[in-house]
Amino acid sequence: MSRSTNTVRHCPEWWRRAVVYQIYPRSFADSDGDGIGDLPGIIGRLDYLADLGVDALWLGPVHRSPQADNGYDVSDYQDVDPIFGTLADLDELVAQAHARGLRIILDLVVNHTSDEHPWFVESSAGTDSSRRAWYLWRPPRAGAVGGTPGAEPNNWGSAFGGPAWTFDPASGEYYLHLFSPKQPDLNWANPEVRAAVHAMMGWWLDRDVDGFRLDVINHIAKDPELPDGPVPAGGRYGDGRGSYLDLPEVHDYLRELRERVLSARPGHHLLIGETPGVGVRDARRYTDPTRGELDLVIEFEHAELDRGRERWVHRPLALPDLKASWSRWQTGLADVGWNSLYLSNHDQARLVSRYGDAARHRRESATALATVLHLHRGTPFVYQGEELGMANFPFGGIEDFRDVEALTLFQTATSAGVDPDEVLAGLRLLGRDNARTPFQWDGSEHGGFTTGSPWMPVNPDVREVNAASQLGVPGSVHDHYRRLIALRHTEPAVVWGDVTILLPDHPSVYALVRRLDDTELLMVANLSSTATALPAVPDQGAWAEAEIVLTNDLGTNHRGPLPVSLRPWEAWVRRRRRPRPSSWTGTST
Ligand code: ISL
Repeated sequence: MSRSTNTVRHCPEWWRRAVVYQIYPRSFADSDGDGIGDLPGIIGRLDYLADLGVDALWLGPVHRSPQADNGYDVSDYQDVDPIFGTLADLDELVAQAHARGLRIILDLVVNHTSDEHPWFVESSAGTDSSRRAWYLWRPPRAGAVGGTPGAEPNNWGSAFGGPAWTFDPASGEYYLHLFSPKQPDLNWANPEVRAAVHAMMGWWLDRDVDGFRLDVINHIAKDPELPDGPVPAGGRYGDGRGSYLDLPEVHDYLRELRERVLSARPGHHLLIGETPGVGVRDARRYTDPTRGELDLVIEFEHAELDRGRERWVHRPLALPDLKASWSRWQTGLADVGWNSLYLSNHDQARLVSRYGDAARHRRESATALATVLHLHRGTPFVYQGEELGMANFPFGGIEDFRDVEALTLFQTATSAGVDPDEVLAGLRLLGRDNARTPFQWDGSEHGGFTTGSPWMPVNPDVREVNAASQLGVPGSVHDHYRRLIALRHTEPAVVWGDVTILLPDHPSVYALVRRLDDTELLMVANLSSTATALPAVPDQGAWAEAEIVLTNDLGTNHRGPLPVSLRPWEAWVRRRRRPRPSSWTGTST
C-alpha cells in the first residue's frame, strides 16, 4: 500500500475545499458480467472521476453482507463481499485512486450489524451468551406473552415500517432494530462493542483508506430504559427518537473514537456523520473542531420538506421553505462546524425528477439546481449519475421495486388499509430505488453498465441520457458539473465566503451573495419552468459590469445590466471586486 502517494491528506481541512462523489457500488460499473457493479468496475472508471474533478469518493458499503439492505447490513466488517470483489481489489482501488489524487471514504454501518454477523449469532445463542449484551435484548412487556401482538418491550416503530422489535422464541426475548429485522442494533453502551469497532476501523485506516461515512451515527446511543414514545395522530407506532437521537453519550462515543482510532495515526482522516433528524445545535457540537468528533454532518432537514409524515406522501416543495432551511443551517454553522451539501444520494429520488423538470427542461433544471447547491458553503456531494441529469425510473407496480424500505412500507401501509395506488404514486416519485438503477455510461441496451443482465433495469431514457453523449460537450450537464467543481477549486469565495440568501419569500428565484475579502459573487437561478422577472438585488447597478464566471444559459450572454427576466431554469454566477474600504491596509489575503 502506497501511503506516500497520499500526501494531500496531510493538508489541513482538505475536506472543506473538496467535492465528494458518492458511488453506489452495485449500480456503478460491472466488470464481470454478473449484472452487479463491482470494485474492478470502479477502478476502470477512475479516470472518468478524476476528469470530473472531484476530490474524494464515498464508496457505499462493500463489506460482506447478506444484502438485505444492499450492504447496510454487514456480516463481516473486515472482508469484501464476493459480489463486489476481494480485499485485494479494494487495496488496488485505494492505490489507484490515490495515484489520481482521489481519496477513498468507506461507508461504515455500525449502529447495527446484520443478523448474520457472528456477533449477533453468538448473542442470540441464549441469555447467558458472552455477547448477549452486545445487542439490545429485552423481555416482553410486563404481563404479556412474548410473540403475541403488543407484547413488544416498547411501542417503537422501525424506520422501514412495522415494529422495531423482533421476538426470539428460543430465549423468549426481543431484540431492537431501528431498521429491518435483519439489522439488529448494537449496544454502544457496552465498552466491548466500542473496542471492537475501534479495532476494526483502525484496521481499515492501516489499509490506507482516508476516512469513513458513518451511517446513522447519531442513533448509536439509546436511553437504556427504552421507554414508549409518543404516538403521532393517526399513527400506529410510538416515535422513539427522544430516546435515541443525539443523546449526550453519542458525543462521548465519537470523541473516544477519534481519540483512540484517528488521533493515533498521521494525517487527517475524514469522519462524515450521517445524522438524520439532527438540528443545528447538535450539528455544531458534532463538527466543532475543538471537540474532536465529526468533520461534517449529513443533515436531513431540506430533504424532508416535500414529504408528509408518511414516507410515501409527497407535497410539492415550497421554495421559501428550502431557503429558510438552508439559511438557518448556513448561519448556524457559519462560525463553528461544517455541513454537507446534497440534493440526492442513494436514499433520495433523482433530483431532476423531484425538484426539476425532467420532461421539458432536463439539462437546464439539472444544471440550475446544481448551481444553487454548489454555491452554498459546505462540502458538496455529487451522487453518481447526477452529473448526467439521470432521472427517476418509470416504475409500474410494486413488483418493480427492490428496496427493503419500499417493500416494507407498501406491505405495512396497504395492510393497514391505505390505497395501494396512493403508496405506489409516492414510491414512484420519492422511492429510493430511483437512485439505484445502473449508471448510464453510453446509449447501448444496458447503458454500458454490464454485459450481462443488470440487477435493476437501466432507465429507458438511456439513449438520450448517458456519459458518452455528454463528455466534452459544452453546456451538457456533465460539462456544467465539471465547471462548478472547478469553480470551487479556483475561487476561495465559494469555499470560505460568507453567505446571504436574498429574496427569501420569492417562490421561484433563488439568489445569494457570497463574500470573501474584496470578492463578491452573485448567484441567481430561476427554479421554475416559466420565464420569471428578476426582482432588484442589492447593488443592482454594480453587478452590470461583473464578470460571468458560470452560466447554464447557452443562448445569450448577459454581460451588462442584470437581465430583467430569467428564462426557465436559467442560472448564473457573477463575480466582482468590491472597492476596498479606506481603512484597508493591504494585509488581507
Ligand atoms: O432512506 C430513508 C428514507 O427514505 C432514511 O430514513 C434512511 O433510512 C436513513 O437516512 C438512514 O439511512 C442509512 O441507514 C439505513 C440505510 O437503509 C440507508 O441506505 C442508509 O443511508 C440503514 O442502515
